[in-house]
Amino acid sequence: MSILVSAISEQRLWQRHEAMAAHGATPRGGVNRQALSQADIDARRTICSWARELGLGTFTDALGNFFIRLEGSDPSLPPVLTGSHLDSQPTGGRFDGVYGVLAGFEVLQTLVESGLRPRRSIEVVSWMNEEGSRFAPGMMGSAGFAGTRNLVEILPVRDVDGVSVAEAVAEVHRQMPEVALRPLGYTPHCYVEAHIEQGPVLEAQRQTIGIVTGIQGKRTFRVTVTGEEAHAGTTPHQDRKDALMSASAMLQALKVRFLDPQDITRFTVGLFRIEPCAPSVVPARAVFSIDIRHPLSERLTELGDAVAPLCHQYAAPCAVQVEELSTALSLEFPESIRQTIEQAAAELGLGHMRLLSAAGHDARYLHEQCETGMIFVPCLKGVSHHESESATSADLAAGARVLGEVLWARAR
Ligand code: HGY
Ligand code: MN
Ligand code: MN
Repeated sequence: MSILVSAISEQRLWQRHEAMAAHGATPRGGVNRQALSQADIDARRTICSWARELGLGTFTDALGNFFIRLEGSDPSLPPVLTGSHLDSQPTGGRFDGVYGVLAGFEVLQTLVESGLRPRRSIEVVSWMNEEGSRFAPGMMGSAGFAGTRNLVEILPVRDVDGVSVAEAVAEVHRQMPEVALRPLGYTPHCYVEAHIEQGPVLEAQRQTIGIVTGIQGKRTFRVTVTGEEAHAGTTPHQDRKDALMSASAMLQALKVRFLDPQDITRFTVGLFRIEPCAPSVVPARAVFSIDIRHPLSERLTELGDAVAPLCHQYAAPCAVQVEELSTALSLEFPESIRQTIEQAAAELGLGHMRLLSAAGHDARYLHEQCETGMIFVPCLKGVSHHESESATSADLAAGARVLGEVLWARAR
């Protein structure tokens, strides 16, 4: 057991969550901190000020990923990497993502204050656009870092106001010139991410630490239905090309197709826009998202492959374009890192269990590059992507202690 255990400060970690929650705070106690928004920049600035006080280095890259670095005694070695994301959903909570960044930062501060110098450098990262709500798809920063997606397909993506990722990243760099620009990507020695579970299992099982066995697969699509504006009063139905009606026929068919009596298939349409969105005009365009998840890869493949044919089948008399934005099959983290996490939890006397992550995480892309694992802590009633998301300071600190043990074990 290293001295990390006692030095990790529950109170300081909680206060830091309070400070972060001020950036993009919503009236109902949640956060709306969109990727690369001013709230995201302000959150980075706050962390930068904490990092400077500790003499830690800060870095960014062409995608606006943000790194804080504790130099090791042998800086030539690939660093140990930890972190998560600072961006949130529009009605997000105060823990999703930010906990992994702050837990990692708390470990760095503890190491600095205790004078412990790891052999390997340890870096804490905030991945750009994990959530995928401003720019689709999500996890752009980690996928770009891992080389799974490239800059040419990420930088031109625009948000609903027409601002591109490239322009938004340039603005972050402009506002934070003191953060050194580094080439995109490197191969870490390992990656460990702490996150709230975003599900009810740990709480129901009264366990403090989740040793994450893997992440279920997810495929996302954007469907664009194109019809024609027409007058609501004078246009007979037989002459209409109503994008909304065709889109709703597709949704109905998809709902039936993805119905799963065991409730394992997760099918969500979270975004739905129509144009021109005027009460007396037949809708000319409908754009909607599809997020489909399943723990079995072959099942996910079959479900995802059904999307385009079904949309085309119900498109008439409109046209339809189905774009697959991301496809990621189920993955299993290596037993080596699971055991290190399990051993740390056991040595700290913390109740722990293994569980699959039903939520997606940046760790998915690091898993393709290096030994990768995740540590979960409970959240109240498993609620997340909701402003009432909550966790206890004791559980957050417990997770940070386990994270500290694992990072130290890999870095020393
Ligand atoms: O959607 C997810 O699973 C993640 O929380 N962004
Ligand atoms: Mn998250
Ligand atoms: Mn999330």
